[in-house]
Amino acid sequence: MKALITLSMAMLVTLVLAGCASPGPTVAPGPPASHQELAHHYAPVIHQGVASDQDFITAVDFDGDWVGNNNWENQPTGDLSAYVYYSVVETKSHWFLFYALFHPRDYTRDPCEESNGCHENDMESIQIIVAKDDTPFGHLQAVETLAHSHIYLYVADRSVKGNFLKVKDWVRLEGSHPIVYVEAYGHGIYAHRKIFLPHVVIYRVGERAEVPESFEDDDVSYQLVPIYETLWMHRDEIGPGWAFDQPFNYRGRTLPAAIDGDNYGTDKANTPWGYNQATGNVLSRGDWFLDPAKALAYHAGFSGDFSVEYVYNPYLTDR
Ligand SMILES: [Ca+2]
Ligand SMILES: [Ca+2]
Ligand SMILES: [Ca+2]
Ligand SMILES: [Ca+2]
Repeated sequence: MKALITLSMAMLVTLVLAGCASPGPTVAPGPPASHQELAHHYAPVIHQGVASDQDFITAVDFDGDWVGNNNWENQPTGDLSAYVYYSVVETKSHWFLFYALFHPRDYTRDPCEESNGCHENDMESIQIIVAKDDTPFGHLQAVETLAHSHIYLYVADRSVKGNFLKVKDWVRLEGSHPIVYVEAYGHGIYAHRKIFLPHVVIYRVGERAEVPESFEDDDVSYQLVPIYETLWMHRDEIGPGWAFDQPFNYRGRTLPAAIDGDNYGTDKANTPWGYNQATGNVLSRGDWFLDPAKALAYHAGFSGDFSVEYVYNPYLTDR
């Protein structure tokens, strides 16, 4: 018994140590990596809670069209291969890597007819903040995750403090990849360790878009898809029967805040540029994705160089 307890303590210490971000091996200086390489390098390892295949991550056009309000109906027959949407925006000092996870249904353990908690389409997201330095991939500073009405802030570097958001925890890493935990049913995302019941599927970035082989498949490859070439290109398709809905004004432009949906509620799933969480009295709907430097300067405190001058951000300039 005593040996067992000692062993458990040793395992606990190992787990705790593994959970802390630590400075990796020294990286040789070199020119900056491409945006695609950066997105791949930091692409999250996704621990997905699973109660049914409605918790598998997939593409918004998993049913072969860009119609939003048939996605609930098409969930049982659509292609549930794993895709994750990403974008990279760059200031003089930082890269902002945004990842969005899509599920055709947000549902509940109880039947939707009784729970009043279901809706068609679901998009929850992650923002990863990387400081540029003289190495190709810079260094990870913080991770933010969206879960329903909240954005959570996790740090990988002691120079980052809380501001409008409090620091929730340290970032956990698998190699260069932050680990995130996505709950079953509602699909809120967290970066602190969560135990999920009844099952967990683990997704990692790869060259192929795979469908989990079981509800406990711990090695599923997902493919990255650029937001700019997919979701963003459909942003003017607004209204019932189209891709998106809920138009709003963002600095003089009309953008859709939601994916069009009609089951158990109307247009309940936000677009990456449609979130209105953690805006306080400084930010507005959309800033988290469209003006991430402004959003992060408000959410967190960065000691050291933090520029809000963009080198690359087509989302702010596209008409
Ligand atoms: Ca569809
Ligand atoms: Ca529908
Ligand atoms: Ca959700
Ligand atoms: Ca609608």
